[in-house]
Amino acid sequence: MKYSKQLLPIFLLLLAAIIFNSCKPKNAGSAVSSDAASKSYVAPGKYDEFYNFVSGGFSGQMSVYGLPSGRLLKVVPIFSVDPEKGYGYSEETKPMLNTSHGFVPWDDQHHLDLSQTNGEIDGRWIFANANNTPRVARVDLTTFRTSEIIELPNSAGNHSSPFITENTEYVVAGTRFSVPPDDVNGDVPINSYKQNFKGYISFISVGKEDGKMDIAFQLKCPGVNFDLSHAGKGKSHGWFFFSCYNSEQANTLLEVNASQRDKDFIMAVNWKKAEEYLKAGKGRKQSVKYAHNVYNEKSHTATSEIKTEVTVLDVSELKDICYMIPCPKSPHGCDVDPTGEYIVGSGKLAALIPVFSFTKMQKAIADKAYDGEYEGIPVIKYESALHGEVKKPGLGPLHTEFDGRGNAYTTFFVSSEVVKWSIQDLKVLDRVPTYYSVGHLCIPGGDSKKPNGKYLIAYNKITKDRYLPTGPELAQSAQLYDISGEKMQLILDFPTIGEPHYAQAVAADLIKNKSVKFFKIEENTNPYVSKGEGTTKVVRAGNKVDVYMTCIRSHFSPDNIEGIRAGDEVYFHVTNLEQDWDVPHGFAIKGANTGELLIMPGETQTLKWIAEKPGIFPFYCTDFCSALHQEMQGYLRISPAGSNVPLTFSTGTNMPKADTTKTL
Ligand code: K7E
Ligand code: CUA
Repeated sequence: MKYSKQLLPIFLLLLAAIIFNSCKPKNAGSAVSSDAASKSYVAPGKYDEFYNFVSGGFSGQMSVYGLPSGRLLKVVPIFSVDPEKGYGYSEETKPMLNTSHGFVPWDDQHHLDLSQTNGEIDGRWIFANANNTPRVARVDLTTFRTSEIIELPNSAGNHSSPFITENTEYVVAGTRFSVPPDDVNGDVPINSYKQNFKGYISFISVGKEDGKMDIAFQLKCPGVNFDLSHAGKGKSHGWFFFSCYNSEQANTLLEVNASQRDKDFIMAVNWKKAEEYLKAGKGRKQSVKYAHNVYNEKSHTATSEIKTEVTVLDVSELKDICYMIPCPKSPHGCDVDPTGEYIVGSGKLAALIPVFSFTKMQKAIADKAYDGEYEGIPVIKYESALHGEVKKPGLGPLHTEFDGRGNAYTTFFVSSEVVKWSIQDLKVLDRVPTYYSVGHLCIPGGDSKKPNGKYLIAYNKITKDRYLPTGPELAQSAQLYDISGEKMQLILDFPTIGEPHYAQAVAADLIKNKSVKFFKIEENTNPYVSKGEGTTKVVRAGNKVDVYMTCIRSHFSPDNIEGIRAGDEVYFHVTNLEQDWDVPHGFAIKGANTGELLIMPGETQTLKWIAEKPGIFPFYCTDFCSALHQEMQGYLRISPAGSNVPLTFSTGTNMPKADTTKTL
């Protein structure tokens, strides 16, 4: 009967989940009253007040919404190919998705974090994590495009990522799965977890001016599952906090075996101390392989480099980097309040929310108020670090954000609600239902020193009875609440793309005036650029053919190409000559087994196409660019391999001269 005893708490939770899901919160139908809805109305011609950047989960992308309208403004491809934009399909963008495993066209994107200066959002970049093949990306908020992706060695399931320090000194990435390090033979029995599996945390430095990422060092930590993290700020600047579960170090049936202990941990990391050790030469070089991919906005081309070394600090040897704080029970979210004093852990299976005090934690370390060690790391006494517990807040706490007025807001997955509570006295102040099973939530600047506590957005997993049925899978959704008053008020529902996890929001003013409108053609350094129609050409080298092509409203140059032979490898290097805002041209050719090109003004992009068999192959512009967009087209003729049809190209004239004596 041991087994069922272990399962009992889970059964109880499941039971609660079923009960809560089947008894709908009251007034579900009228929860968005028309009065409330007017608060989210943004009249035609008016801008939204906030940008909302929402993770795309298993879509691998990030979507950008306006708030309070909930209007979808853009989907930014990061870790998954996007045929709409040619991302991962054009020759220039393919290297962005290179990894030590080769080209990886997909990932699972959970968390986003905006860059900060002095603990405030600065509107320069947003960072994104990839869980499956561990990577961190930086998206440039002047172009809304992915600028850089760095892979993480010694990692798997990069989940507690990409959280940043208050001056964006580092982006941090902790591994979810502990695994044997990359430089040892990983061919070990899975049940040797306790001996052979380790959890690595990467500290990625970020260039102050250019944002360039580099793995500054990694911490080699005990084999557990790192789940989420947040940096200290203000008084706790220099520290980082990670929730971890599976302190049981189970390697099978984790839903039971990783829920054994009454408490897991929040691991506090003194990264300033780690920097000191690094300076003192205490790091060990480890040979590894990871890709570092950078997109250059002048050549409009990505390059990928495989790096082979990383510096590792072992926290079981270098004693005063890490401390464990016991945290009930399988903690998930790990959030730090705007003052940096309070650290909130959210035990998914706990019936309370523990709030830790940074000051008390420091005192506990000074007094050595320890409860032994965990894998060589001191365990601070629970009570010594505890500010207090929020009692009976709800079921299944996941994530917490802050409004800057002393209040915290926590999501409850199982009881489908957001609960507002006071950080100082830990009293529950308000609760509102979500529809249903909320995961993350977001308040603009809600994890910074200066939240803008006007709105709160809840990101829900389940929308049964909220949206029209769409076959076996229903949309996920976001719900917008006005939190400016004492009571939270639901004002809008809108569907999201993929599965939303963490999201960030920021005042539009910080970003909108910096938007790039087009790329200057004179600064284009792509090796295949054509800066005017006069320089377009078609060049053969063996069976490789380079087409230097331009486009401008409303034609391609050249638009007639002959002398291509079956089996040729043709590269269309298309330069958009426009120097005006929002005039992309598209390029597609029949039979191309890739995505289209969507070429921004001033940019060059390349599509690879294999000439398959003799015939005429039309190409055209895919983006409705002018009244004569539908005229924006051309023809390419393929002759048999070995044919002596001369290579010619033209626009507006017939080359070679039309031979009217021949018909089919
Ligand atoms: Cu809670 Cu992956 Cu941040 Cu989703 S995680 S909800
Ligand atoms: Cu260019 Cu349509």
